Amino acid sequence: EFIYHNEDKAKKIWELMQTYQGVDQKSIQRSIVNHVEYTLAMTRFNFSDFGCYQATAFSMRDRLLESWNDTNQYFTTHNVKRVYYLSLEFLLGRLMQNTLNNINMEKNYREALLDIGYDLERLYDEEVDPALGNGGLGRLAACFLDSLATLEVPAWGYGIRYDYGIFKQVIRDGYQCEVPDFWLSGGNPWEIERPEVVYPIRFYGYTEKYEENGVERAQWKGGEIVMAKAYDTPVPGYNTFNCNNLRLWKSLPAQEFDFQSFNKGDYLSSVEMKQRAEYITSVLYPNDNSQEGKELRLKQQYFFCSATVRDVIRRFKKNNSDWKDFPKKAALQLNDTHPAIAAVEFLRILIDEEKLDWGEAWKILHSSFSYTNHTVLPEALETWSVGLISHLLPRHMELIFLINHYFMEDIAKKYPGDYQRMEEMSIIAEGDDKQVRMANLCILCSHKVNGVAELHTKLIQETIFKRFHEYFPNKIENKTNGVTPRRWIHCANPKLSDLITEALEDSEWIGELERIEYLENFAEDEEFVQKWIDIKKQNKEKLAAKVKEVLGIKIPVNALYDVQIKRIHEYKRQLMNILYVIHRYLTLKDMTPGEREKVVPRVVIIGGKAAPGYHNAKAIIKLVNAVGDIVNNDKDIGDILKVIFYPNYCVSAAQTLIPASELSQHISTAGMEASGTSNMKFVMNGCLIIGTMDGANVEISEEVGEDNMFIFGARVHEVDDIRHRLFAGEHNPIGKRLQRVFDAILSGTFGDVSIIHPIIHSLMDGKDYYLVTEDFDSYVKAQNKVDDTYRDQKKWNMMSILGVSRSAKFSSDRTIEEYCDSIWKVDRIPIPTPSDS
Ligand code: T68
Repeated sequence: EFIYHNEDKAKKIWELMQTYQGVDQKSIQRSIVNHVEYTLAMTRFNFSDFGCYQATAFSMRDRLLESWNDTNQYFTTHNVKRVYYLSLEFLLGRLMQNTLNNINMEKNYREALLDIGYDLERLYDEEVDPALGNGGLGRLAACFLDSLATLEVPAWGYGIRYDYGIFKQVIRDGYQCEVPDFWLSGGNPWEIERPEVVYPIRFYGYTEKYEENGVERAQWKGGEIVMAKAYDTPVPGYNTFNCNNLRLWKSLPAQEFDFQSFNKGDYLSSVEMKQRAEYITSVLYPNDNSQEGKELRLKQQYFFCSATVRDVIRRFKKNNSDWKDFPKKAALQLNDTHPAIAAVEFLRILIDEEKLDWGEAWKILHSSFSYTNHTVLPEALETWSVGLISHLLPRHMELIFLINHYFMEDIAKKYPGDYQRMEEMSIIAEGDDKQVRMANLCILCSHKVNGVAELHTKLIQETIFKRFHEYFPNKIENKTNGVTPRRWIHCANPKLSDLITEALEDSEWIGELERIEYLENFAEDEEFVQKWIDIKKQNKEKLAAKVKEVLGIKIPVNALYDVQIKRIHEYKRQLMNILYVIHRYLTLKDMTPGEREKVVPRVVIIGGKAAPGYHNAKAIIKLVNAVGDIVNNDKDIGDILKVIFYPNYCVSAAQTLIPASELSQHISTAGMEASGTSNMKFVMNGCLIIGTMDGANVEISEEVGEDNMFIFGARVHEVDDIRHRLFAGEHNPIGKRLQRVFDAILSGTFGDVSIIHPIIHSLMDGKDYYLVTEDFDSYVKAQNKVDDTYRDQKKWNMMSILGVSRSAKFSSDRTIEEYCDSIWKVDRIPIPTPSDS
């Protein structure tokens, strides 16, 4: 039954329900054409594909707004507990195809558009790829939004509406160049601007102490004020009427005009000051897995956290009056430490504004916040200097000192005299330039902390957070990452999706991936396997056409497609991949044409962005391009080996690359990749993995079976010793094969790649932090096994099908269910659909 406040109103609303947008062909066409005329002000007799894309998106947004409003209304009236996912990054990818599939209208729209002369698939390509994230962490947030909505969990994402997303990567002369991504230039039909949802955000200033009823209180005053304005994007779930929200904040100047400066004749500098406000949300920091300690970054963090916390509190207060109920109504999840300052802002509001006492406020904070750790890399663990925080957020710095003070008292009580332990656990790292350790702050403020894969969680419990794990033995737990099968199977690989649906005899698996297990029965069914092969081939053809279009290089379809796509980072070891490619090339050159013909042909594709300031990562990109230039134009080699650097890797590129891949590389040094999530996407698309026992690879191997993967390399417990040996100069001599590869690079076989020479020299000196030389031999062996297995296509395809049928664990639906049960304590709440009443 459709519930409204009173019967009378309900009746009227029911009548008005007739105004819900129709989903028949005529209604869809009418709404598209109306948007062409009235929203875009274009003539309805002639509009471009882009115009049609925009109008179609607007017509979809109208439909989304109905369920979005009904959902919010229902959750508000029922005063339900909500999850708030705080993230500085949401790497959404394109929205049109995913939305149409989730609301089950793709067919209707396709037919309606075709009837007026437009091809839906072409419209998909008109959409910009909104890329407000760097990599895995931002994409995980996007997958979580999809699962939260699908599972009918009342949840909002909160983030920043950057004007510039991650830069576009252009390759010039083999080097990466960064081009700004002003993604909003064509407008954004998916969002709703909320001019009425604005909050003033303070920076700098000072704290004033005063006494009230015998209690000493503090207030933050002065400084500068910037406004935060909300922009909402509806997040529909798959096969449900529920529609959640993603709220992103944009910064604006506080008042329209500073008359004082104007009167003093300082008009221009007053405008300049205003522009500084807008600057806060202008650009996403392009580093993944490393911190850039800039003041502007801290400003972004606080700006977004303050607006979010205020918004959450306002929503709570609408329906509740007792602060003790807050944890029953809100769960705030911190996506890494980037939004850590939200916890301190919450505490500040409870104590300074709501006048709660410390004990109460702390309890409420601690029961509603939780934190996810995504890395153990020291360069990525955030710290901020005490000086900077004191300057920008003076009251917050005082509160952090207080939190730390009480905590250190507890530690001293439990471990009297153990100063070493106190130093390790302190939020403040002492020294000439005192630092605030954001992870320590997050752990203290949270009731739960989680790692993102079994191995990673074990590592944080035993290494970086060891002391905290001893002190809070039930706090740190695992939540293995997942990815949404809607985008990563159903949308990215529609033919595979249809085949699975045909085999399972219905499409329920898209919303309940456990059902895919049944596919195992078809692993040796000839007719099914043939269809499986055909689909992979078609996906490869599509990718080959794309490579031809983008790079002008023709790649053969009968070759093994071997893909490594992820941010370029030394720990991910793209260098080891390309060194192996060079070895393969040199080996081919040694062969007679007759021998060469017997080699399994390969297309090696590497793609990914390097952080603009990461010199070594950029050197690796240059090397890949240089190798490609030589190999791809070598007449002896022809189609037996192709090396492609795929430029500007992004979510939409992944949706073409992953379904076409047969082998994918997840070859990080053991212990360094927290989880990885593309590994899961590749498995779901029938691609085999060559990889190390790192991150989620370990759990993938448990699910699909180690003999259905190509596992190699040092294990995590061996890494420290090996590294120690290498750096002590006790390294094994570089093997002959690898030496020959180094010689080729250094002697100019691939042209001027002097940018990589220092890295090669340090590898030869044993300065091999990432164990590239150490793991090389076992990597070559694994690669040989890949070739042997590929020759046996029957076996290969069976492994491929088994992988897909055993991939259910890696659905983000499973991940989200675990967060709901053990961290957030929230329920699924399906809202009634209009047809229920
Ligand atoms: C990734 N982290 C992990 N960080 O590297 C990956 N860092 O193993 C894991 O699967 C994924 O998170 C999801 O858990 C990142 O992507 C960043 O992008 C990042 C951004 C800013 C600062 C630091």
